[in-house]
Amino acid sequence: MKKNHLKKRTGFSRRDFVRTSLGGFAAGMVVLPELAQTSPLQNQLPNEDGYKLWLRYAPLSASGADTIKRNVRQVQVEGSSSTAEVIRKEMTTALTSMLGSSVSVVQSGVVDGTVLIGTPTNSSTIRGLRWEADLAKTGKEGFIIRPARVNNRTVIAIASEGETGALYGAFHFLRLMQTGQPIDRLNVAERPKVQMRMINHWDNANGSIERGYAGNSLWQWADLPGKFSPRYADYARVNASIGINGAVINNVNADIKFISPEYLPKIAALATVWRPYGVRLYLSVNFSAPVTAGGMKTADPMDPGVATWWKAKADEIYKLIPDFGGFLVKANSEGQPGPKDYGRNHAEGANVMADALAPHGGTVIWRAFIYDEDVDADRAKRAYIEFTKLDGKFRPNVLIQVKNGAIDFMPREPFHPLFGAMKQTSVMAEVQATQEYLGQAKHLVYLGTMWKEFLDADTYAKGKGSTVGKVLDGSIYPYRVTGIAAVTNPGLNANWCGHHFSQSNWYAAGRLAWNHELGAAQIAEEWTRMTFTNEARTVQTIRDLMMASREAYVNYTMPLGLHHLIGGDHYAPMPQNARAQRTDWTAVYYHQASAEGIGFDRTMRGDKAVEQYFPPVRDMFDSLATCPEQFLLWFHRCRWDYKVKSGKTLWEALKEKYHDGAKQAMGFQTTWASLASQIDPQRHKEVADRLVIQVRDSAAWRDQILQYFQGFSKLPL
Ligand code: BDP
Repeated sequence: MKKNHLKKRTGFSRRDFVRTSLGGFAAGMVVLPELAQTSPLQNQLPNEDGYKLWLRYAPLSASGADTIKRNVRQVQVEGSSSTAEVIRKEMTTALTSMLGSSVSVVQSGVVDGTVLIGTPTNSSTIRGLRWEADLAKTGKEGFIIRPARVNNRTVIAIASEGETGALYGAFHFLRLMQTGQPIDRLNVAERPKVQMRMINHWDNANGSIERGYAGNSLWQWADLPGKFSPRYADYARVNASIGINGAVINNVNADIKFISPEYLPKIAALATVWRPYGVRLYLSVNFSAPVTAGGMKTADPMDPGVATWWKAKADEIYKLIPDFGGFLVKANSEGQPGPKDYGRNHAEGANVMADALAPHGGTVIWRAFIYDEDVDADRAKRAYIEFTKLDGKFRPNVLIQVKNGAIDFMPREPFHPLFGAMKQTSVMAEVQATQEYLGQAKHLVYLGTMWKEFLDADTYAKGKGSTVGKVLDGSIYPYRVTGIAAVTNPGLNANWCGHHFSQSNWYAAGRLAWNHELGAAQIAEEWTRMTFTNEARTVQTIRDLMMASREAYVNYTMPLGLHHLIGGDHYAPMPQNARAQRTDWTAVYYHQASAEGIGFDRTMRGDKAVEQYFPPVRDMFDSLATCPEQFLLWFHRCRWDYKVKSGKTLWEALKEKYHDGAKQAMGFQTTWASLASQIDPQRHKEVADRLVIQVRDSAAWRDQILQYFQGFSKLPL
């Protein structure tokens, strides 16, 4: 009876539930629907559309609110700048919402339980604390939160050398409250690990977004500069809450419109809204702009006229946007123009722009996503070959922006060998929060785990412990500028990101850019608490689901080091894809499946791509005995009957991965169903609807890929 009842509701049987739950990861945590306690809250939670992201400031439980109220009586935000205003507003909104009664925000008159926020410059009280030495260590964007005595009263001081730091401190304090952590006896000192913590939008002037899955662009060009969408300030707030301090607003495949006299005032208006939140605005520029926008005969970077043109353009921009961040450039990549069109190299190309921006304090972010076929037959090797030759040739205000993997934003790639290889040129990382190759806005895939795998990978550039994270934060080589950028996912969708869980990738990108040493589970848990609930069992269940989600995605799409098994939409399986504009855009170029085996031989016996890594890493990848199995077919070509570590044949192991992945997706659906009483009906349903797609499409991946490869292996399915 029970079995049937279950089957009717969910489409699979009770046995499936047990088998398809989150496996080892969440053992004991998955709540079967029929066991889920009917909460008195059921159906009482008001619907939410997700617009507020993780800044919902849900009312705290009565006891939680009482505890906080014992320590927080009033808020005093020092200073009169627009940033101080923003802090005042955020604190008022947040505390009122969380505590259920308004908390007075005062200008003066410290009492016990005052939260005092300011800088030594805007507050004599903060100066009076004599924290200069400690504040110098945390810097203008870092902060200290500690109890202090002021006029014989006990206060909580949130102090920074800079106003943006004070804002970040305020958000940190609010996060502690939102996530149910104690706020008495705090001793917090935070400093961001990298300087440029950026978001890259791939937005076009016509409102579309390249690889955007959540509606059209946030920027309303027809309305600007006169009319402002409320989203502009909310967007900046949200970024500030996770420490993002820069945003490139337009696509790397750059339209010259964005640097036109018509658009610059619109862009300047946007920058004005963001300024109080500490978010600097950057633009993607097209290398041939001197020709296409300036009417010049050439864009040759060594041409003095071209240098003058870029200088004049920079001057024009800085007149309108005095704190403009700089240019992001995709050059000689996928058909974009670049210095090589004029027989020049990437350093010469970047430097002409760097020289134009330098007097204003601007930066050039030059992308390493280049893969010219004449450099090497293997796309994975090309950027390393070109850029390592140019190390030291770039101006100090140039950063090379390198994607996490050597090919593209695949579900799993080994880290790009350029991390650790550039000793005299600043390298920043580019990860992708918009899930282009990871289920787009249809699949629940939390990327915190993937980025941690990347950031914690050891390059061995200076011996053991030279992790990618350490390279990025400048502790391996003393980079002058450091940064991490995420190609991001918001659009005009009500919940910004399309999938409610895709919001977590925006969140994780900011948190990891702030501190790459944070754990993926911690970030998932923080996000869950702020986005959904503080109810312990639910938090645990959602966190574990998120933690398992990326591996599940890899399992049902491209396990064991496979990659690029897609067609042009970058969503559906298309392993047979053999025809595209370029061979390195096909699937067969990468998997090379044949009757005897599968995989790309990048070992020392193959095309020697492993040689681009430092010796212990090179050797680890090179040897079948030590190569992590998750990268097996990335580096090795194996026979179908090759024995993997478990003793199974490669064919059996491959089948197992695909089946496990699709089962995991079913498990996510079951788990989510069990949370119906804990999540508001609207968001619960919207996620559930997408999980239906995920379950269906993961099964399609499994079946199509296995069937296709079976055509080569001829082994039983
Ligand atoms: C690829 C995307 C393409 C981007 C390109 C890039 O499919 O839309 O323009 O990366 O990063 O993965 O430049």
